[in-house]
Amino acid sequence: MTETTYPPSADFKAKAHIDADTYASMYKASVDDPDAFWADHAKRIDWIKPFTKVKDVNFKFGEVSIKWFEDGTLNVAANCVDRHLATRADQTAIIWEPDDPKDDALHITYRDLHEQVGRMANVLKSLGIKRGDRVVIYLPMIPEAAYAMLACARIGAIHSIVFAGFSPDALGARVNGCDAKLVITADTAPRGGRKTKLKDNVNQALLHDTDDVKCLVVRRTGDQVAWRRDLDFWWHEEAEKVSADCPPEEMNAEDPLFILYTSGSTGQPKGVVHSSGGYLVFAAMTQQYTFDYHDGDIFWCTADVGWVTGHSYIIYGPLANGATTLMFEGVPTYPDAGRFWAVCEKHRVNQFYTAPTALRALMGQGNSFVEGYDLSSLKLLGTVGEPINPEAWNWYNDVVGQGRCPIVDTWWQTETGGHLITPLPGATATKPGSATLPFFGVQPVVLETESGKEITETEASGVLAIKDSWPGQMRTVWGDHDRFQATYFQQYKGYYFSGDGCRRDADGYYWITGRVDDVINVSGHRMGTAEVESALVAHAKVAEAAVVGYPHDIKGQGIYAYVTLMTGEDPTEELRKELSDWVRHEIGPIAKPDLIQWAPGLPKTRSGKIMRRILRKIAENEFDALGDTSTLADPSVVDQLIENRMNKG
Ligand code: 6R9
Repeated sequence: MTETTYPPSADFKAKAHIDADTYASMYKASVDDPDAFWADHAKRIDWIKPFTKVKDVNFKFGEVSIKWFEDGTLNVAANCVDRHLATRADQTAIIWEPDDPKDDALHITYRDLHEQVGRMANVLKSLGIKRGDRVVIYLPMIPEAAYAMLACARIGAIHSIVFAGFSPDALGARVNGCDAKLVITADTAPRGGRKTKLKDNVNQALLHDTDDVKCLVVRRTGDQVAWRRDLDFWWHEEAEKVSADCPPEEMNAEDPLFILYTSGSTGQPKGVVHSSGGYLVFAAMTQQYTFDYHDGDIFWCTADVGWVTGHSYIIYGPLANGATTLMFEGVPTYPDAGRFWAVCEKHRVNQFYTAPTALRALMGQGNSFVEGYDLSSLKLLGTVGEPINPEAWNWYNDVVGQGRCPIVDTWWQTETGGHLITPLPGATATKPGSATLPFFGVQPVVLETESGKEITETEASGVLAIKDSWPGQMRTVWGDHDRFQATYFQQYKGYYFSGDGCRRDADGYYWITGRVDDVINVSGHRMGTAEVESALVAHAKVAEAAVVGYPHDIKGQGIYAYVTLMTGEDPTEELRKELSDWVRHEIGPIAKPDLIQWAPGLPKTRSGKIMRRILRKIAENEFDALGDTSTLADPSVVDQLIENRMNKG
């Protein structure tokens, strides 16, 4: 089989920050002497007090501890805003493109941003928020989301963004999970021409044990909202009462910058904690090198700030670099499937970064939605969130990039803070479907799945782990360091375990094959099977549930739920719909099962463990590949499930 590779063009290479030789020598330096390498590259941000110690890391299970630049001090907001005032006060920091293309876009300069962040910071203070306090941000993609994040950073408060698509219950759990004192939200949020009642959701979320939590409300639409007297405040009213001048707090490099909840294989989502210094260095450096960002470029990452991609590549990375970053309130298919390309044309976007699921959905709508637009400003394309199938890669390359733009397929995670395996566009020949090679300082290894032995041959296949720390690595799980160690450092001793499987080819390129744990990747968003199961069994008519992923044309993976009903309950179509809506209500639309199959019994081992391997195969219609079923307590349940599957039961 011949493999197509796409080397950087001579033209791109000539202008790029990093070419192949520079990559090789810098990569070598970064792993030979990480202290010297990172001491040098950490200079890209402004330190109030310079660090004297670079790295202090222990990956040993039981003693895991990760520190970078630990005695240095800085302020992240000052790095993302203030320090650019001298040279680029009038440059646009954020281009905001609204949901409705008929509404005006905004161009927010660094000077504007400085003023708004200062005001928001003073409003937070006036509401009693102090250094170290947690603030939950539950906002749509509006500029106030950026102000809120940077205002927290300015006063040393820790933000925890909850994606605006999450339900009141999911929001409440996250507010509780970090004892937040304040929620920042909006009245209602337009998206794709529809509106979400965010403030109503907050009211529901805060009804119970969090009923003293304050709420700062941005007026986005002017829709009527229910007010909680003495606890709710309008942003536009509070902003008028304070000055725009708020001196940045001097923070330690290791002080948490934010918490971001993400799904794992067991239990409820965990609060991933990121640092101030190391995170910012890594987000900024990857933004510049992976996307080959140059001064004056217009950078667009289509993610939502509710996900880590939005944190690192809409806000912190680009703004630390003094970039112009585009923030889009809408969806790719509104008013039609040409919206992304209309926005690229309108704002002359230079680097465009999106998810494979969006590309697959748009590809299905036909090329006519792309072809009418002038995409000549595009220099580079990127993807993130899940493995990209070669068809989508080729479409992106040929139709969107018109064969001119390198594609960077960036592998990373909420936990990693920034890109770990990715092409550098002026250096790396790409292969459709491969995330290619490690970023500076990152040492990936492939381990044998069972034994955990490191495979030293170049060609390898197994689980993906990382040998040593990088500055953007998460530091702990909020309030639960044991869970942090157990999740990432217990199974494969001495390594950070990613939860992904992978293959390394003869050229040393990495091909991520997907999660090896019980995490499903739905449209690039992580969903724990345990979360969906616990939502299902919380329904009065459900006795037991097991959830697995299965291949889905657009979403990558869909959610397949096997449900055992309480005795006497009828497995009707209405109940199927009721259960789907129930999960949607409990967690949010992204968790809604795509398929629910009635399961009179679930395949279990004699010790009572559900054999998901078998359920996955049945969901994939691979009845011949079930493997050994002899260890099941009752092998006949499998035949019954297959029969139901074939009858679409
Ligand atoms: C940034 C982000 C992380 C999981 C990760 C992996 C999958 C992300 C990928 C990719 C193949 C890529 N993933 N990027 N798989 N190729 N380029 O997505 O973070 O939401 O935490 O998801 O996403 O399975 O483990 P997060």
